[in-house]
Amino acid sequence: MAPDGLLPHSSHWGVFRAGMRDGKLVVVPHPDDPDPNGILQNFPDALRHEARIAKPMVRKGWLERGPGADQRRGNDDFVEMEWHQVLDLLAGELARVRDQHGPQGVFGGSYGWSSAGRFHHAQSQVHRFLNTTLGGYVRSVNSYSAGASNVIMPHIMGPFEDVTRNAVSWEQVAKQTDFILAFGGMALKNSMVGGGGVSQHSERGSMLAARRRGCEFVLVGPLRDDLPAECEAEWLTITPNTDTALMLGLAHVLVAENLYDRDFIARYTTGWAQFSAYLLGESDGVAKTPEWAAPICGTTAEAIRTLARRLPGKRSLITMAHSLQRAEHGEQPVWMAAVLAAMLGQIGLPGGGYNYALGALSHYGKRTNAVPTAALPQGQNRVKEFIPVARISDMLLQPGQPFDYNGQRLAYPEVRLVYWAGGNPFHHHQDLGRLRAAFRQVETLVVHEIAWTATARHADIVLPVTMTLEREDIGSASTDPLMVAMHRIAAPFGEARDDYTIFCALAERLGKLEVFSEGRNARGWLRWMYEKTREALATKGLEAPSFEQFWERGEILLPQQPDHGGILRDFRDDPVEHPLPTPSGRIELYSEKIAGFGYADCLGHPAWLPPSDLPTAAEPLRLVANQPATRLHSQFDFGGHSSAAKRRGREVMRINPADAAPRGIATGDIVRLFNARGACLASAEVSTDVMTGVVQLPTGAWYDPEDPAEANPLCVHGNPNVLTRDVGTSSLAQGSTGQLTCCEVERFTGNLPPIRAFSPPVG
Ligand SMILES: Nc1nc2c(c(=O)[nH]1)N[C@H]1C(S)=C(S)[C@@H](COP(=O)(O)OP(=O)(O)OC[C@H]3O[C@@H](n4cnc5c(=O)[nH]c(N)nc54)[C@H](O)[C@@H]3O)O[C@H]1N2
Ligand SMILES: Nc1nc2c(c(=O)[nH]1)N[C@H]1C(S)=C(S)[C@@H](COP(=O)(O)OP(=O)(O)OC[C@H]3O[C@@H](n4cnc5c(=O)[nH]c(N)nc54)[C@H](O)[C@@H]3O)O[C@H]1N2
Ligand SMILES: [Mo]
Repeated sequence: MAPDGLLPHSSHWGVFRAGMRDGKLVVVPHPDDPDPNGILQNFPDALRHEARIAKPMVRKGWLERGPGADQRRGNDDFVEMEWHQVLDLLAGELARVRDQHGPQGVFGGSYGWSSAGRFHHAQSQVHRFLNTTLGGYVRSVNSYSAGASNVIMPHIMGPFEDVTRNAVSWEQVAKQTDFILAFGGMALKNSMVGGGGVSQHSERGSMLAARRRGCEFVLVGPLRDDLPAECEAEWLTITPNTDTALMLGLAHVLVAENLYDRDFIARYTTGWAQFSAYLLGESDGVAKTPEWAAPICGTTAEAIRTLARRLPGKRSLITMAHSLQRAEHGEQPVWMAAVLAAMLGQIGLPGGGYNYALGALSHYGKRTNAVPTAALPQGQNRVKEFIPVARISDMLLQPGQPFDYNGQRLAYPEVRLVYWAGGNPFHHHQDLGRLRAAFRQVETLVVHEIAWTATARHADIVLPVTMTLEREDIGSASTDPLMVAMHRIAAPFGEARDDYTIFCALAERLGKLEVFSEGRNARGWLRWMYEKTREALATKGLEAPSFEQFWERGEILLPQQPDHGGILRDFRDDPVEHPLPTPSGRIELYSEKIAGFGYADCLGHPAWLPPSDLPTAAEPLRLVANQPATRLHSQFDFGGHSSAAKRRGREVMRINPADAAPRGIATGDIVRLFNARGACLASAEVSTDVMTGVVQLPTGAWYDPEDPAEANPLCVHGNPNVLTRDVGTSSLAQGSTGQLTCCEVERFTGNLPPIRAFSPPVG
């Protein structure tokens, strides 16, 4: 135990020690972390903030009228309840839906990041609960993070995790990469976060080491700070969502000037004939020259040519932020970057080729642990129906309607009850006016939350849960060597209970407690989970501390695999012995399988498909709605670190001087961002770090409707998802397209409405 009396704990944004001193929470980063994350400082004010939920609550309209569609969701009073009452009520409602509609009447996808502990991981809890008590639930597949790349990667290169997590490492970059072409950059704010926890933030140091060795960085994207200053990057601004056209222009130069690696293409890829026919315009009459690409991208043909000539003949690495594929036709840049990298012939070499998502989260570019961490077993889900995760509003608004997904024609299930624990759809989903309408259709919405998020405010049954600091857990990520004994730092807030305790109580009422809990309490599960790791350590002949020793020490260092290069290295070394797990065993520049799906919005090869969401006279600006620097998504938006970055309580939006001046906007002005879907307020920051034609408003400010009685009210706080579009990337993946949309911005001159998102609803 630490000499200062603070206890170890972990979060998605860093490992730390914490404790109460004079009634105030103190949080100190792990001493071995070279570059701790400021987000840790959201904890102190958050712990006892009034935004926390103190007691179980049930919406008045639901109590009075029972389950059913209700326009008052999100604009109704709540009634306090005792735990035993609310648990009886909810168990009864679950039994009703199960008996009348079967488990397929329940949507339990419950997408979201929850907290870092591996046992109290809310999604695992809710999934296990629904499987063991009801026999299953309608689930969601893929993620908001990587909706398009998750689906296309296996068709073209191999399993997502294999080609993204175990390929090029930061160690290789520091030592071997000569040239990094970073689409969307590798912002440190992003790689400072990783699911399950991160003990050492090493990305800044690795980029600096590469730069000191002479590695050159080129950033392609709308924001200068998508690469840290340490990289001394050249910044190429192109119109958002035109990267595919740029890459095609680069590829054309490589062919026209005979600069591409023919041997690599011949030995390791399939489909060059079809792809090059498209590139050269033989198949569609349009050669994808720099002159063709330049006006699409808003750059010059000269800039494209110069960049293309710098790529070959060195250890080049192409990286791509997740953001590029969180946009219409998001599959295309993911695929085209693979083709471009194949043409440069560096795939599979240390520090070279293509590492999609390197720098997007802390778990890319790291070694993998050599021993496992157990996860809570999920049980069997008997329900076959699912949705691609970002199709939630479509599902609720259009039950029974058909949709395309990855070569299948499916139908939206008919969901009655939605159960959410550990996620915030009013953070993560697009077109929040439409999401509100969708949630008003369901019969019952149940939410477990630590705080009064907009999702909780739209729920019928709201159950207060402990936050991570109020319980014990094990912190672990498969790409971080430190396993953390997360000690309990504080007593639960109000009447909050662990998700697990709540599910045990419900399982008991449904006659399934034994199956759900297997007779273990939380400590019992932690011992059970730890035992998997201890056994694996012992099998390897390594020191294998008992659970008590682990708990007392507060952490153990796990052994890791060598930095081996993964399946791409093996494939390069011997493509016959180690083919890629794609249909052809090679990198697919053309995919017969995808071509066979016959989609107009995702062809058999990567292609420039113009987006439908283009600026107009009424909505002339592109909005970049990216990840926030001061928090993880919407978590602890009311914490000190997040609040300190706001101005007059509003989220800060950045705009280039060239766009600000004609609108009379100055730094510090309150502005209104608006488009056909909605509007929100923000505080303007005029900055040359944003390219012209673009405004940037990060996600995560809590949805704060000025008048909740309106169908689609103004958000007075700055949640960009009131503006974004709720359409899938394409028929292939149906991923979220939340990163980009179009809007207009004007100075807001009215009376500034108060922020109410962090005050509990009246009831
Ligand atoms: N416009 C736009 N939208 C986006 C994106 C974008 O780029 N642009 N990015 C998308 C991406 S990549 C993602 S991953 C999503 C993230 O979306 P989410 O993962 O839904 O966002 P979080 O704010 O992390 O939500 C986690 C919620 O879980 C709660 N919570 C934490 N711990 C516990 C617990 O132990 N139990 C329970 N019951 N609850 C808990 C928190 O209070 C919080 O409300 O957002 C997506 N949305
Ligand atoms: N601090 C913090 N870190 C996080 C998160 C967080 O909420 N907070 N969320 C985590 C999660 S769940 C995920 S999935 C990752 C997300 O990782 P990403 O999706 O990669 O992160 P973003 O910040 O949304 O986007 C990165 C940058 O891409 C640029 N960009 C946007 N559109 C385009 C385009 O069309 N072309 C080009 N070239 N660039 C473009 C934007 O300038 C943006 O800043 O981040 C993780 N890290
Ligand atoms: Mo994500």
